[in-house]
Amino acid sequence: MQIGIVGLPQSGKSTLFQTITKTHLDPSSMAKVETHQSIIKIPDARLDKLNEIFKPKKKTSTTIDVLDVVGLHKGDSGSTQFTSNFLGKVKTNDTLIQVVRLFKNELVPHPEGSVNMMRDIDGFETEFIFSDLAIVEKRIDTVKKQIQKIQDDKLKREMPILEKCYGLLQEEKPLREAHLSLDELKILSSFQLLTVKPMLIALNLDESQINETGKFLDDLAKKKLSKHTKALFFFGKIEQEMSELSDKEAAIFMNEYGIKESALNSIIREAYDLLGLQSFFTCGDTECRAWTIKKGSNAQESAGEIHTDFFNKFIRAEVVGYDDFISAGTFAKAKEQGTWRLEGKEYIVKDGDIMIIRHS
Ligand SMILES: Nc1nc2c(ncn2[C@@H]2O[C@H](COP(=O)(O)OP(=O)(O)OP(=O)(O)O)[C@@H](O)[C@H]2O)c(=O)[nH]1
Ligand SMILES: [Mg+2]
Repeated sequence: MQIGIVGLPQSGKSTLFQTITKTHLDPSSMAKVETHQSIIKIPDARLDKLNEIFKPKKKTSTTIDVLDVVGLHKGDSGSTQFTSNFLGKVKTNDTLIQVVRLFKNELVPHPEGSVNMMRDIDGFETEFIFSDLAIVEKRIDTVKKQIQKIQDDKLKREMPILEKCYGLLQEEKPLREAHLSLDELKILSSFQLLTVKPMLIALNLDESQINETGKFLDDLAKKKLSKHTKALFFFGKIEQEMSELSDKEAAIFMNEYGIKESALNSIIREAYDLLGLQSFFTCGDTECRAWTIKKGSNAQESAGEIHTDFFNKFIRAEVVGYDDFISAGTFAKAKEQGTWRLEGKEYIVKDGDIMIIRHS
């Protein structure tokens, strides 16, 4: 999975990137027009606990790629330019985090001259809608011409989906708000449309604004965000300082400022939710590991995430829920308590299930 951090110049993208990846960009690399990329381990307290119990030889974490997408700058006309080069870099991400600046700092000029949350959110949306509109329009033209030449059922199926998207985009609606089916999304996937991508709006506050979150939430509520757009707050400057501390020190710091959850934890949780993802675990003496699957995946599909052979040769899965396992302590005890069970391939895996795959 790849998450791209986007946002207006000087909104705090690199600050957030450094916070969640626990990296340090030196000023010369920040000034370069290069996208920064880093891999982060997904924090999961449940996996930590399972590692404590099983004491495996190897510890493996699930990882995701994070990109600090640079390239948005002010053009000669004074407005921010969404060049095709920039949009191209945004396209490859599975989900986007848009950093929106709420902090006020005279020393760091806002590219639009003032802090205005709704203007910045809407501005991005409009640019992404225009970019998608151009792609969909071009594709409609191509498909129309091809259908005249050859009878192709696949192309004919594509047409009504493209027209539906075109209509929505013309009404300035991002496509993530449209209720597109999995089949429709599959057909659209090769075009890498921007407004299909789930969007996490990360509002960058100063610590002095900690009591103002309610006001910003009220403003956002007026916008009626769909279930594919979410917003969260983070405190750019202090969270970056905190990311350089030990976990223990950071916890004291967070407590002092009244910050309930670190930016890393809340972003991962919300991104998983937006993408409809969840985890299941495999545990043993050699390795405890979390696997990422789409919500609603069955046992056979989930086994395929570990290895294609497990999918093809799937027989059954031994399953116990995370909480049930923790209260039992061992597989044998869970069996005794009746929480351990055998499930067939159609079983819908739940978040936190611990599974052992039986295959031929
Ligand atoms: N006061 C305050 N300053 C912040 C905060 N977050 C970021 N800054 C400052 O704002 C400036 C820009 O932050 P960056 O993280 O570099 O922003 P950016 O979006 O990566 O900027 P560009 O890559 O140049 O577009 C830096 O000087 C930060 O120290 C914050 O929460 N409060
Ligand atoms: Mg930057």
